[in-house]
Amino acid sequence: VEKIGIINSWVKKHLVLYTGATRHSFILSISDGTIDFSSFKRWLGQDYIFVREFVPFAASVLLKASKNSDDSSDMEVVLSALASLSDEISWFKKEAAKWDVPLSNVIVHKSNQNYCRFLESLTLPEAEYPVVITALWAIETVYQESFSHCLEDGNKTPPELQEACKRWGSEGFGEYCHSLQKIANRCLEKASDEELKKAEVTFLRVLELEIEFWNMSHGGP
Ligand code: HMH
Repeated sequence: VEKIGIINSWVKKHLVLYTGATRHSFILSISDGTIDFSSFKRWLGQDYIFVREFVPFAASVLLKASKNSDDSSDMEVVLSALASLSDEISWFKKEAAKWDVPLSNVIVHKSNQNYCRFLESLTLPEAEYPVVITALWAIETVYQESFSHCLEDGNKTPPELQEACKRWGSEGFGEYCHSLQKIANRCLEKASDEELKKAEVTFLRVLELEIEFWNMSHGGP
């Protein structure tokens, strides 16, 4: 476990669920060009709500990173993520205007509500740093692995969706996810057995919630 890292060992152990989240039919339909734009629009409106709720979660991780971590670069990685969310919210507004998706009075879908409630539970002081940094890594990495697939050579991603795919599929976002993975691995190596168990369960919960989020966007089961 030491050599490949705890995070990679969990990805291997739970590869079916991990692949379910990172190669969902919603993502496959973007990459093969068969996506129904109404699905993309539904995703856009719901993800805007999600990202707004993600801000206080990221802020709570920043607070824990600044208190608990013995490596000051942790705090800087989380800070840069938090800072880029401001730009991300602007992007959602611009993109929503382009697609005629209203962002006020959006009806928050049940799957999104569940995910946001889960994020909120992770902002509590009793949610330990190794657990929340694992959650942050998983949340970001599902999007990175999903959208980078849409940008691979030979895929037929519609040009209108390239920009969205580049937000999370870019190399820069990939490097950020890798930094989070290194931080998570270091924290998990020092964590108690109880924290390790909680972090693994949290990782699995993120994968389930991501799958439900894609299902909701796709408008199917
Ligand atoms: C549902 N998961 C969801 N939305 C996002 N924007 C991300 C992950 C990445 O930040």
